[in-house]
Parts: sequence; C-alpha cells; structure tokens
Amino acid sequence: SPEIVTFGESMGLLTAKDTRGLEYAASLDKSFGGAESNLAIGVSRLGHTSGWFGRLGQDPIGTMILKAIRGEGVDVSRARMSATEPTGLMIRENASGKSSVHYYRKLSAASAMTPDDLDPDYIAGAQILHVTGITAAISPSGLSTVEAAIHIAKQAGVKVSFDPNLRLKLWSAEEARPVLLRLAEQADYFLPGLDELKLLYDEQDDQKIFERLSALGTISIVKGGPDLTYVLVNGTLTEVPYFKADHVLDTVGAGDGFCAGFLSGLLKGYSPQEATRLGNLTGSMVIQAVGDWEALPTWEQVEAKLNNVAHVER
Ligand code: KDG
Repeated sequence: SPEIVTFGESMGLLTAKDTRGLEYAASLDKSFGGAESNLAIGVSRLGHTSGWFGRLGQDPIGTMILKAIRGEGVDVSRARMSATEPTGLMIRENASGKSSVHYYRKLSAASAMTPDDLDPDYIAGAQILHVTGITAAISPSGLSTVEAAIHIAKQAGVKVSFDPNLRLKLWSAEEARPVLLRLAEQADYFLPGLDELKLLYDEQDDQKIFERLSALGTISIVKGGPDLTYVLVNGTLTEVPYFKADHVLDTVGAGDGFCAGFLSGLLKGYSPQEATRLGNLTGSMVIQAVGDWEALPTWEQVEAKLNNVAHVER
C-alpha cells in the first residue's frame, strides 16, 4: 500500500473568469478539484507514495480526473468508474472580485460510495489514512464509508488524520457539529481551521476553544491563527509562524496544501511542530497560483524555498 491512503469526491471544476460572473461569462476554464485528491497529489509531489480512490462517473470529466491524478504519480488502483451516476461538478465564479462556488454533486457517482468500496488490506497497509468531513457530508453512505475506513485503520494501528473541511453549502453547522466532532474524537491528527472550530463548538473565545480541543485527546493542528498555526499536543499549545507568501492569487486549496506538507513531515519523522512548519510552507505556495492543486510544490521546490535559492530563468 502507499504510505498515505485517502478517498473522497473529486469533481470537474469549471471557472468563470468573467468579472460579471457566471451568468454573463462566455467561456469557462476546465480543471478539477477535490480536497482528498489535492492532498494525495501534494504528498506525491513531496516524494512520498499516496493512494486516492473514490467513484467517478464513466464520462469525459471522470476520465480526465482519473488520468490527471494518476499522472501525478498517485495510486488510483482502487478507484471505480460508475456507469450509472455522473462525475460531480463545481462551477466557480468571480463576480466583482468575490469568489463563490456552485455545486452540482447531489446525485454524483461519489455520493453513491459505500463501505463496499473499501479494500481493507489497502487501508491496513498504509502508514496514515486521511479522511475529510466532505465525504461525511455528501451522503449517508459517504459518512458510513468514512466511519468504516476509520474502523479498519484503527484496528490495524494505522494513524488517522482528519480534516473537517466544513462546507456550509453541503450541510448546516448544526447538522455537521455532532458528526464532525464524533469523527474528530477518533482521529490521531485533527486538522481544523480556527473559523471551523468556532462554528463546530459554537464558541468565539479562543481560550475556551482550546480547552475543548484539549479534551479530545488528539494531536490538533489549528490552521488560521493570526499569521500562525497552532499545535496542540497533550494540552500544550505552541504557535508556528506562517511563511510569508510573495503574493496571493487564489486561496482555494491552501488547507489541502497544508495537510500535504504536514503529513509528509510526519512520514519523515518530524515532530508535530516541525511538520506544521513544512505544512505552513506548502500551504503558502499553493495560494501563489490559480487552481486548487496545480501549485502544490515538489520537494525540490520546497528545498529551494527553504534554502532561499532564487529561481533562474534563461
Ligand atoms: O479544499 C479545496 C476544495 O474545496 C476543492 O478542491 C473542492 O473538495 C472540494 C469541495 O468539496 O469543495
């Protein structure tokens, strides 16, 4: 098995760049996205082995996505193509500088995923299983699949990493709360954002949020502090400062970019704080270009950044 195994919904991504928004845009750019495949691509580029699976429709968008993920060196041997449901889509628009997304994924192939899609040996052979709250949100069978995968991992002693990825277009904070907190309790590494925790705990006070988090007993990495990431281990909070991005073009995918760096750091044997530093760097590199995963760095690019090597073009 690959060192990191993850699964979830990847969708076609159509983007209207027209500043008047989707309604008036004459053309759409085509790519794809999906929090879990973004992570798998990021881990692969950093030099580790990763595997992604999920259901895609047997249609041109599904084929494009599968080929692209495979082309990034991610193992897709456990992915399935569905003849009966289509690949999901998301359409992003940028009206007057404000970015928003429209999902077309209700009856998608991925939402029909069930625990039968899991290969227990594949999960049991990994170092880390990474799951997100998006899969839990897309359908009841998606949630069962996440629960079953966590169960397999825990039985086999595989570490579980969990990013809640709260998507309020898929469910309300009230609906998400009990489900995501229950999943967080089972994780070895819980990777939320501070804004997500405010919604999940229905609490604005940072101090109280960290008290609640400590009680979970997991290693928690909280993204989105004031230019820093919080690391909470056994009740001790440390702050790991951000790397300053030269410029910010597109913040979508920053969280997945962080997780890719963080999990790669763990595989390298880094402490949670050192792994967070790497995650901060990879996250900051993703936001300097357009696309959910395109700007995920290779290990070579990370090293160049850490050693301050200037990019030479001839
Ligand atoms: O994390 C970035 C994701 O938002 C994107 O790639 C698509 O998985 C996605 C979602 O559900 O929004």
